[in-house]
Amino acid sequence: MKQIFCVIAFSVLIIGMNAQVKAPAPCGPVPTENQMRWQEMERYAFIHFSLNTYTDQSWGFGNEDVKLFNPEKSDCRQWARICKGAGMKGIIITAKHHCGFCLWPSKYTEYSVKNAPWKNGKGDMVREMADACKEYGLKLGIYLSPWDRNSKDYGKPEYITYFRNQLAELLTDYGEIFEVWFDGANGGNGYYGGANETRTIDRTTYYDWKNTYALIHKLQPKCVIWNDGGDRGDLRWVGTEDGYVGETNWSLLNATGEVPWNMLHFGVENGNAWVAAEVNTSIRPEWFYHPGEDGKVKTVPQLMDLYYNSVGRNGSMLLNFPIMPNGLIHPTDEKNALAFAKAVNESFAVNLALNKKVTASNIRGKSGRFAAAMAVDGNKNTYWATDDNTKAASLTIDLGKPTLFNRFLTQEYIRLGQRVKAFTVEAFVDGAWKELAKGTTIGYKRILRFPAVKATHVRFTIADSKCSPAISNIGIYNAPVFLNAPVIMRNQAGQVTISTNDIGPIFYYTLDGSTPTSKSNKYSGAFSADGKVEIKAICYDPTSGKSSPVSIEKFDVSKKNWKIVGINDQKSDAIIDGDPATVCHQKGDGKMPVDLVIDLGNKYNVSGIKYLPDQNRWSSGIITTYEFYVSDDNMNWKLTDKGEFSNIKNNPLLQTKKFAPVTARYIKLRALKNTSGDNVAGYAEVDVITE
Ligand code: FUL
Repeated sequence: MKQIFCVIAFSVLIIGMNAQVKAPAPCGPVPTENQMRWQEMERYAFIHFSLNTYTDQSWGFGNEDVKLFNPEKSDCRQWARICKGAGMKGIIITAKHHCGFCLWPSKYTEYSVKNAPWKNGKGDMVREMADACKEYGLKLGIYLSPWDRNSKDYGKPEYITYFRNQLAELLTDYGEIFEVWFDGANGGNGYYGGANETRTIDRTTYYDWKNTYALIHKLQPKCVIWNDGGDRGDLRWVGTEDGYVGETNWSLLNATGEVPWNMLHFGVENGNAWVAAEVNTSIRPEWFYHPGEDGKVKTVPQLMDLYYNSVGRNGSMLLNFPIMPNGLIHPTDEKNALAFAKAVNESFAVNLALNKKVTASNIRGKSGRFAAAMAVDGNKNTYWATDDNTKAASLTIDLGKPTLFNRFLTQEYIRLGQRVKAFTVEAFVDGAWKELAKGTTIGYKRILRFPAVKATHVRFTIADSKCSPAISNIGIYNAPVFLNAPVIMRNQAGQVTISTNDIGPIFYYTLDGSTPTSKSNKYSGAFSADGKVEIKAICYDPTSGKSSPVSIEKFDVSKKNWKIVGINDQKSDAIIDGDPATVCHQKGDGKMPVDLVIDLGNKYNVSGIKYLPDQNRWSSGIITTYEFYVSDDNMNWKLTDKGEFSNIKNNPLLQTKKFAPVTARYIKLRALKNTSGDNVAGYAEVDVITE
């Protein structure tokens, strides 16, 4: 009897003690409920569809004919089905891109689906998207470009009323909206109701975002705001469209002031506002559909890298699907996106740490509510916490038996703010601790990759923290490993090399368009394949029998006899050496334009030009406006093409411009403007397309 009393009394004491143990105080800014809901979505999709789809452009000028818009098979249910299958939790549709064309029949403009042949002007793509999202259990988001190259009022105060009217239509008529997206590309030349001029605005003041935000909060209280163009919203751009955020990634920024690139990319440790990172990228190089990119769809290993570099680094993953002119997502995009979701599911199917025995160097209140076990209980609302003064601590997981794994996942209880600054992961192998990986920030989710190891115990050590740590989840996984498709390069002499960063695989390739297998040509070093040729290659791992996705490169005429004319600098070879990593910069005589002249050595029927800008983010010389000339004698030049390399600043991709064939022995690429407003033109590669 006495014994029973003692047990009860002791238990009451322990429960009492735990009840008294207060939760740690929040550490700096914390996410709002809207930001929490958004963060837990993890993956969602972008849909890019507009008149650009019909003109093969990245940015429309604003004068494209609405009659072009006629997607005869358009089916938002196909998009929703694919996105759902790809593990996406929502879809953000480009209701209006920079060209000003509206995918819904806005009352405020004629430049919309209501004047397009599609469904005899009775269609509403935003409505169909909203319905399809509802059917598939997805949330709907809206991309409304602040820059409108069609509107006659753009740049004037009247445009702000127009913009808000359109926003109100979209936020009133289509049900709940989870995110609005305001792109940062703002002002420049455009059609502007026929004015055909350049209009510049001050993006910090022109849009009066404060009042626009108030409108959004009123109409859609649960909506998060992404804004790259002015006042800070709920989410931030990560400074690149390549699909990765910094390994160190604080979900904090300062509420006012300049946001330079490094802050976008890494966040600000002591920032005074919660502005989490959204990693946006496209499943193809460009945002809109271009048939020339059908062979460039991101593969499963590339999409997995993207996942680890976004969701795995405390960001969200916003993956774009371009719609084809017929109104559908391309089958390759569908296939790769679905296979990607399968790979994510397989990778994280079995949490080897779930409910395993754990010990920790420090536990807030010694045990109970904040015990180490809370980090492996599979419940996102419980967490392991330490005493207030403990900013470094470790937790050891007993896996019970030697277990093979290659991934470590951890999550902070971010409702109390983002706290951890540095941590390591070790495994107990052959009687000793071995470091597997280290990280800096954690935040909502952090996943570390390392070569597979077999161990009985795993030790997670937080080396430094802003405040005492609060860890809500730890996962240990053995994920399937995928081989990356190899890189195929050809130098000026026509020598082809095939390479990869993966260790161990061998390569097979074909030159006849057929799909390579382990029975095709085996690569044993650089080989010659000059002139027009299509090369396909795979990596193959003889141990596992696994192969990578296929890489495809199409090369045009031989460059053996090409010469850069007029640049007396050895580095000029970089322009035609086939290596994207080497660059040549040319300075104009005090100002633009800057001309690059290439002697092709022979006459060709030239029907296009390719320009790859310097791939270094910090460089100058990224050309935005160009003219292209041809000549037979390097004296008499004919203007063949001119235009802009749209979106090249945020997305410095290979630019391809096509035109009616012309004969040329000499070509001249004239740079009229660059992204940094100086007189430098930089070239990683310049190439031609011939008939
Ligand atoms: C960019 C835009 O300029 C692109 O066209 C695209 O819409 C992308 C998502 O944002 O900055």
